[in-house]
Amino acid sequence: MKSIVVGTAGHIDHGKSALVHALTGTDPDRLKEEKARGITIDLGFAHTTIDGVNVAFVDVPGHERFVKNMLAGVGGIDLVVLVVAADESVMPQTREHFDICRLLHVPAGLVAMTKSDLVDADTIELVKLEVRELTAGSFLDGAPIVAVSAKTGDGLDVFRRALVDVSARVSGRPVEGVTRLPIDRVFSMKGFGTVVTGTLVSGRFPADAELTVAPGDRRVKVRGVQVHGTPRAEAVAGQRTAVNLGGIEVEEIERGQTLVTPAALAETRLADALVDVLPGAKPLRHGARVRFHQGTAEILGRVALVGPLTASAGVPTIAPGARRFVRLRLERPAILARGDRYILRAYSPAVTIAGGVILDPHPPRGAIRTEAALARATRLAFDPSAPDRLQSDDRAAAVMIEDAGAGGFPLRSMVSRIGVDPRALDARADALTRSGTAVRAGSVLVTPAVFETVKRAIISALGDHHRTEPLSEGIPREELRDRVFARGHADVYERALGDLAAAGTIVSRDRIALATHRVALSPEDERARTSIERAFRDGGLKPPDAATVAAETGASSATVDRVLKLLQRQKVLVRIDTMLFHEDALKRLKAEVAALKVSAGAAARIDVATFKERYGVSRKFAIPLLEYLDRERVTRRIGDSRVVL
Ligand SMILES: Nc1nc2c(ncn2[C@@H]2O[C@H](COP(=O)(O)OP(=O)(O)OP(=O)(O)O)[C@@H](O)[C@H]2O)c(=O)[nH]1
Ligand SMILES: [Mg+2]
Repeated sequence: MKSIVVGTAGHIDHGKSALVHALTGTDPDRLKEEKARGITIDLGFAHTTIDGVNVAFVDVPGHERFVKNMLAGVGGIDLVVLVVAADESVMPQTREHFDICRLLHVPAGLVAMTKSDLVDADTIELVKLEVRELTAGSFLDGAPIVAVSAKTGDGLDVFRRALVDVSARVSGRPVEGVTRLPIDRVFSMKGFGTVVTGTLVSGRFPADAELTVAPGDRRVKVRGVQVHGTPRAEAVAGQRTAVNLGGIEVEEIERGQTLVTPAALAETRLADALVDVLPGAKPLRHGARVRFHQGTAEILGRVALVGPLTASAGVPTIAPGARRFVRLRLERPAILARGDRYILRAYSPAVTIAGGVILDPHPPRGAIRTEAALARATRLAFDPSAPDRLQSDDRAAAVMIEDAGAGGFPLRSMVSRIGVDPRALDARADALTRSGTAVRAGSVLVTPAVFETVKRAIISALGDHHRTEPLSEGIPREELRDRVFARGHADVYERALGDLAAAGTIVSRDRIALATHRVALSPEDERARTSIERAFRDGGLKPPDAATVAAETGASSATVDRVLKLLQRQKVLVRIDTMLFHEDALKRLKAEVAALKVSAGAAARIDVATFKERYGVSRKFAIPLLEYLDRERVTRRIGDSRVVL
């Protein structure tokens, strides 16, 4: 069964609640004070079925002091019933509520001309004209205007049919994507505990889901879900939903928070946005303190204009009726995603002045009063001529990937910053890669230009290194990273190394080197190398020390040092304690000791004294060599002696 959420809108006392009551049989005014005063103060809810369509009403207050409550209700509606009383026609909150619906891009609606029993036919026609004038050029242009009376019941059937007609043109909300349920009511129910209600604006969740109450990141367990008063196994986007929550008290939740998929949307106090200032509003000053309304939340914040300062003196402003890019700085965190619509009201007096759409809920901090910032914002904007969001979103992704530079744009942040379904992240990253917008490296995206720069930096650092240290086989992996890419993302570095190795440009083992690199020795080094190696080979198990080698070969101590390091890297010499041994001598030693086993069998043993005697070495060499044999698992020490293994 199709379900739609319908909001009322209109001036105080124009008969919104009476109409909802007449259509559903439920009085949406539930508070004692509302009954006593005969006005709606907070949101009211009622539902019914009309021609097989599940209709959930969100009834809003018309009083100008309660517009903030009205705003908490209209965020999730699929269509609006603009209520205009035939005896009063268009009034201030008719206009304000209508402006809000337009700014929020409520997709569809119709007009109920209530209290038709109080006026004659001429008046009805006159009011229709005034309504047409108000709605001309808007989403309600040409929408049905139905005269009704909640008192006599006249026109209600026509109205029901019109409502079903309009609802057929409403496309549902995205059931894929992050679960978002802006909370509009919190209460405790006997035998159940904490219950929150709201319109599920995107995603779906089962009756035993784990969700987060955000901002605040409080994990909660769903214990049960009701849609229209009936328990369900699952809640789906577009439904008025009541959720029984475990592990949280009523006092810990408030209207304005959102039930969301855990870890999907990070809190934010900064957002780049497009704003439309209402034609009837005062100019919106740069730096003005405003009331930011999104979902069911109201948060104080300030508006800053994006773009270079104009020559004119005084504080820059946005003229009534104008559209500009702004950065919103919020005083408390919000849960926002790209594409979210919002409303701005003046701090005082609290009147609706503007509204718009979030372009980037996590912009990088930095100067915004520049040409570059304006160009950036322009690229983030939605293209109204594009058939869907995809093109605009891809262009925005390109901007954000550029912003991120070598640090990389985490795939995960595409959920809030682009509005991508968490399950579609890989596919979207692939698409951005195929179109040449990005290179994917592990968990992040970078621009192809950044990626090329990283590869070039690696090649150039290796080239420099090979030139200045021709005897070195290359640079250790982490050292190279520190040198060329300290502030970049490790995944980008690894992908660059991987690509360069696959292309045969570099070889990466313990150390990274250009594939063309050969350890090059000068003739002098070559001579030193030959004689030094010979000195160690001849020394066998009684090798010389560095000073002796220097003296014997006549090479400078710097050369000896360089060559000794090289020989160790090449594993020609092996360091044991402070001494260096020729690899051949050690190999032979291991073979000879192991051979004792063959001649002496299980009784094969060796101790320090026999070792010294057998190899003609002093204790200074014997002890480290025997310990070396233990480490190499040729022997095992037992007391003062060693068994050959
Ligand atoms: N004669 C007549 N009176 C009506 C009709 N609809 C509503 N009323 C009366 O108008 C008054 C206001 O109606 P409500 O439905 O409370 O108006 P509302 O728009 O919900 O008011 P707020 O929620 O406070 O903005 C009540 O006294 C209703 O009985 C109607 O069709 N005919
Ligand atoms: Mg009411």
